[in-house]
Amino acid sequence: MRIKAFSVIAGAAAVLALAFPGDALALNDHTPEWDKVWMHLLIDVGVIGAIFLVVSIYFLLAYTRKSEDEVGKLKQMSFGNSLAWALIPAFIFMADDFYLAAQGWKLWNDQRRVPEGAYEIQVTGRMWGWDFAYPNGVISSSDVEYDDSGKVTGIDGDGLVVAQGKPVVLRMSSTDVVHSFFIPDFRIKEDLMPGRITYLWFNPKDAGKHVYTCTEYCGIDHSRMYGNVTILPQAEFDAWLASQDEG
Ligand SMILES: [Cu+2]
Repeated sequence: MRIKAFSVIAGAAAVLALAFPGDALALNDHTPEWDKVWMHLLIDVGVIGAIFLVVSIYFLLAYTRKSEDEVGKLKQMSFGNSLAWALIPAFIFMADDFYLAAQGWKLWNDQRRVPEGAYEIQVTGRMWGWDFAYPNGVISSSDVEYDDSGKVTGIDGDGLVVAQGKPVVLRMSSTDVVHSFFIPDFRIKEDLMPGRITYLWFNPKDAGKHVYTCTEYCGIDHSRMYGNVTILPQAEFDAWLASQDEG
């Protein structure tokens, strides 16, 4: 009975998600969409949490034994009543969760489709830095530098440099342990493992700098495994790539 009710709710949520698919997504402009789902989730958890808190406190006060020899009375409920008490709250609390799950699923599927003609860069994670190999054989790295006291003094290497306005696909692997490549500003993250190639893609719409970092604990210098994604206008990117080639 429960299972049947839940599949009805799941079906309703899926229909809702199809009926309100959100705005048509610009090319990998997923950031605001993820933020919307996240905000919705926080509100959801906050409201449900508050309701449960208030009800729990009420029950705690209302049903506390008033004297040592007080004996509780069990109220009998009709079958229809118990069914309604189980299903109606479940529907109220679960429907929004299924709707959110459907939204996340849809966004995720969208984000796993690499656009055709994306610029491919091979990423290698290693203890504790990154290498980015370009189609012409150039390898750009990033390693965080620090002094004897452990204070970070800078980043050696240019890290990930890309051209503005052209989707980039990262084909990623690791030489040693599991790492995870994360660009917080673009809301993208994926693990890197030895002997396996995983991928991520993003659309660098505007010129600028964004941080990337490792988000899988990979040893003593894990927290220093970060660098910059630098997005340059096409001409500047071409010049950068050519200068790397010469060096
Ligand atoms: Cu790492």
